Amino acid sequence: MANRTALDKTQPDWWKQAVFYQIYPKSFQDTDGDGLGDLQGIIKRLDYLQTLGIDGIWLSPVFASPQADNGYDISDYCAIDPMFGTMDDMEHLIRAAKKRGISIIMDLVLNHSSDEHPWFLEARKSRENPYHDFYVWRDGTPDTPPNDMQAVFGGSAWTYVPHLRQYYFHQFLEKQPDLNWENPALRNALYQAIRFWTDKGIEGFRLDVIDQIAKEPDRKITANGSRLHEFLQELHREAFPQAGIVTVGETWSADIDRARLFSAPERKELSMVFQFEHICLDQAGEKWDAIPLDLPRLKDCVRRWQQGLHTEGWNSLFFNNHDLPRIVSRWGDDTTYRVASAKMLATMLHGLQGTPYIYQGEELGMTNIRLPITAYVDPEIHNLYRDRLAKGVPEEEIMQSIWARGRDNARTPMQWNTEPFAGFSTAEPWLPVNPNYQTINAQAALDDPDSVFWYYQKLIALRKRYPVIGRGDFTLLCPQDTRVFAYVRRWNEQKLCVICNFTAETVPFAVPEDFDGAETLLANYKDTGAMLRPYEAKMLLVTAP
Ligand code: TEU
Repeated sequence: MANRTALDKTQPDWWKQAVFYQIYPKSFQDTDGDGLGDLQGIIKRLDYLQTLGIDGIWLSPVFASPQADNGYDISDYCAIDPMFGTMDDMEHLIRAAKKRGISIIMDLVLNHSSDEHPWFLEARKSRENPYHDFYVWRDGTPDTPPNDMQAVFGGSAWTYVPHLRQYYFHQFLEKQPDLNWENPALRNALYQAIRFWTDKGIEGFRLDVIDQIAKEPDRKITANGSRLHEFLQELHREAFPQAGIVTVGETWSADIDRARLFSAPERKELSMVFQFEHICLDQAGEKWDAIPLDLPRLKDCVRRWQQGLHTEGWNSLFFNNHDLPRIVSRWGDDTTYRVASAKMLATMLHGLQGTPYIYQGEELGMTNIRLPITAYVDPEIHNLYRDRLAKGVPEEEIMQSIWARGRDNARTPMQWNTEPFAGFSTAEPWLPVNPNYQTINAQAALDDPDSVFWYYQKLIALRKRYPVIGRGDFTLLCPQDTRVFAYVRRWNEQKLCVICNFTAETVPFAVPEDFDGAETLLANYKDTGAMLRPYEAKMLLVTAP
């Protein structure tokens, strides 16, 4: 099979056929020996990404930042953080990637900035300062915040500034004050920053918590405020006038109806949503409280989204990102059946309609890690630990939650080879390397034709080769089966059947008769049997005129 079919990026909706790869730069590749990844490191690994066959990189934030939340706290939208390199490095990366057919998608945080952004430094000087209104302020006294809203990472969403006798609003950390989208001058300043990057050849943006920009704290509304769609349409008009810029909106609040509003092409808001319904099914309320995955619920969720957006909107396909634990540890088996289950999960996801996102290391079947509390860096983990300890939750129980769900599971350094620190750096990395790097690493994967890496490479190539994957409709098979996830996709004369055993058991499954004699496009076991073996997955194709 051809290694790579370049996409025609002159098509305005090229991203519908594309596969993206998310890089968390701090953990990808260090080249200057400070234990932190950098832009030169990404340039060094472009050949690896080209071999995998991806079309674009979602680059987590590399803007100037005090790094209170690993760059999701921006202090200058038009500068590169020195920790990652220089503007020259960034321009070099854009060019070098483009040469390989890879677009760079930057990760823009437009809901809030850092409290060290010059706008905020000005804003907090006085109520009369022209930048004051760039943020969300309410009057108050030191011990009575405007209301009881809580920040996502714990604690009040309001922080008092004594000399102003006002509180500012922050949905995330105190160091991440919310921007006031009601102010047209603020909106224009953001559009200018975006144009700065599109002028440099940036081909798209992942928009952090974009459904939360139209907040209305007086009504305790964060997501889906009344002016949200108006703001998104203006953003589209003012910041992305050129065709072909892709926008991926992180939308925790999106149900299918809202996702249509965000992504229906004629509404000119976002190219696609990045929504989390499927990945929240194994939790009871808070993400820290895990419950077993109920497969029929997952299947029903996927069916509703596949059918609900078909021809009406566009979805992202993902199991992982920098905020989520590793999928092979979550819904697969990260010991005995690590390779088989990583491939099975990839098959289930990459057979669907939407734009797939591969998070760094997912293509190697990288796993979760278990660290002592002191070794974690993520402020969300430390806040949880403190809060739950204070509530009397036993420490062992808190650690179980962190090991299963903490964000640092995704952020351990990329495992490149068996050298010290997994080839990520020559120095002690900012977060420990997973000790399993001796067996799980990119070099080992490249050397093994049966690795998870080459399986992903084939899945990417199949999407390019068979339009049924990108365009077909969706029919769920055996909705009540608690072990097998199987579905059929149809497009013109192509018919695809995807069959995945989500368990470590051998289970029966009757392949639909119309797939008798079908071609096996891909499978994670070499031979075929009457039963489905542990985590067995296959993709079958029939072409009938
Ligand atoms: O995440 C949005 C968000 O709400 C997350 O904080 C999510 O609830 C949490 O990770 C679940 O554990 C985005 C970014 O992806 C995240 O890395 C940032 O910390 C956050 O926004 C603030 O910018």
